[in-house]
Amino acid sequence: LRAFSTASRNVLRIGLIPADGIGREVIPAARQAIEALGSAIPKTEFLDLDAGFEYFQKHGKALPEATLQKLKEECDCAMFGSVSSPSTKVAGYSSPIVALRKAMNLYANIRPVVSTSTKPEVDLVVVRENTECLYVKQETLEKTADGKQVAKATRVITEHASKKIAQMAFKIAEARPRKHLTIIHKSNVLSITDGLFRESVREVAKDWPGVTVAEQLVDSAVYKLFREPGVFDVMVAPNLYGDILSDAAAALVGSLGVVPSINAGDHFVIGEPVHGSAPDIAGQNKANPIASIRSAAMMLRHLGYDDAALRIEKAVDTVLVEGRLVTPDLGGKATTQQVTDAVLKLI
Ligand code: GGG
Repeated sequence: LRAFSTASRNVLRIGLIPADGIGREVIPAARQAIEALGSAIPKTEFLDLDAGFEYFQKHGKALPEATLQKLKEECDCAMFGSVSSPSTKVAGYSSPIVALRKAMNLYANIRPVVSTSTKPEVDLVVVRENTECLYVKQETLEKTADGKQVAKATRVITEHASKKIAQMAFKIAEARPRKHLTIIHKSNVLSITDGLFRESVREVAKDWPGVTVAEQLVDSAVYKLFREPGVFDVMVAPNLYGDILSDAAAALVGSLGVVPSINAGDHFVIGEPVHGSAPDIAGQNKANPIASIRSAAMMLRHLGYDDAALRIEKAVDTVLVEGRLVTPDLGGKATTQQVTDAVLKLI
């Protein structure tokens, strides 16, 4: 999985972009978990960076140039919290996380969904293409001759990006015990776009004879996910399907609040909880910090700090299995800080 390594560095510079809502509570939790590792990783320096819809409302930009520049020139890696993009068009606004993934060429969004304290047993990884599909955000609103509105969106699937994500997915699959990969598509309807995605992954599969390959239409994949989640090991999907599938899978492991991810490219990695900004609970010390803490562990593993990552992951798993201190999304009453403290004690 490791595409590059900073394991020989004396200092690890980590950009922190909490962005909106509960991102401001869970990113500090991730920072505390990293700090608790002490000498297991190099000395850390944290850079607080701006982005988000709230930042846009104050300053007119959702992803300031300074944030991008500092990420590129001063950081080894970063953590992103969550963003609250409005669901209607706001002039001048565009999602900062979508822009960030593109600007840093973080072409893979890797989302492991694993049950620790819940049934059924789930242990899968959604490998989501992270730069194209409908997320190219080319939408138009036109009018027909009789004045009716027509909304159009362009969906872009390239052989290049599909093969890049396939390589990443096979690399992940080969490192897992079951070595199994499912290509998610809808080629029976979208035979050109999803057809190209499927064909590109099939071609890459020839280089990975040790990995067994299955194919599944996205709708039946969701059905199967709920009926027989154990069937899946690694799922590789175009951007939008991957986003939806990973949220669906999160429902099987108790909460979106425990599902981490990394946005990975060949030269940079950003840890990011899969959950959104949850404005309904923001600022109340109720958010589950585990997805964010696990994302920090994933980020560190991607950089080569396997032992440090394992320490965080074991601590989180213990807290979840004990089940004494969990946040309301998992049916408990513990606060963000109480859960964080319980994890920190075990790191
Ligand atoms: N951490 C993931 C996250 O913020 N999810 C919400 C999301 O996907 N937002 C897209 C956006 O608001 O731009």
